[in-house]
Amino acid sequence: MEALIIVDMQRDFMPGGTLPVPEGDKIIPTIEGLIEKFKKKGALIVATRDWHPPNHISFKEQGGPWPRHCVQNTKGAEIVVKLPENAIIISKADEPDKEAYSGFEGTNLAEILKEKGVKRVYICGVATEYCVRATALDALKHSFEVYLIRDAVKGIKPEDEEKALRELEDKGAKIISSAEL
Ligand code: VGL
Ligand code: ZN
Repeated sequence: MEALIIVDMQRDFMPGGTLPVPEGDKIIPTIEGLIEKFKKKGALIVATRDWHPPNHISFKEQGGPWPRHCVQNTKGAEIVVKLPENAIIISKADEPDKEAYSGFEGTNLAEILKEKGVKRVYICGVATEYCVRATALDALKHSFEVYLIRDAVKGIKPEDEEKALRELEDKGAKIISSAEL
């Protein structure tokens, strides 16, 4: 069984949002194309979302590094790719004092994937060097085969993004293009 994991494709991470990933919106059509392909294959479609309370520790006003973003039940937290009805949505970093870049951290994602017999995960979304990186590293730790779809991720800073991709490759992730799928 395979799963497509779509990381944090939320309004606040898109241009015009409060923590924009440059050109984050450019990968929306690519990801929607992948969703169609994976749906046809009968694969599991998972979407993670940053789901912060208004007083989350990662926010500048609480002494954290980031502007306020992806606050629970606000427009900025909405997922911007069209998901199938049966997609599994994983909310993370939903407690005031806990940060979670990885979709596996503080969630039941690993259990869900194992229970469904998933062996291989394909990862896309934003931001490459933060939540995509952390999610892919945790997927490797949980012994999933990890494929990162290069043209379906976007980073905040190109040099940090490249570094993250090299690190993931070193640790065993395969970097592929959506055209290979
Ligand atoms: C993210 C910074 C803060 C991400 C989430 O989704 O990559 N980055 N929260
Ligand atoms: Zn966040």
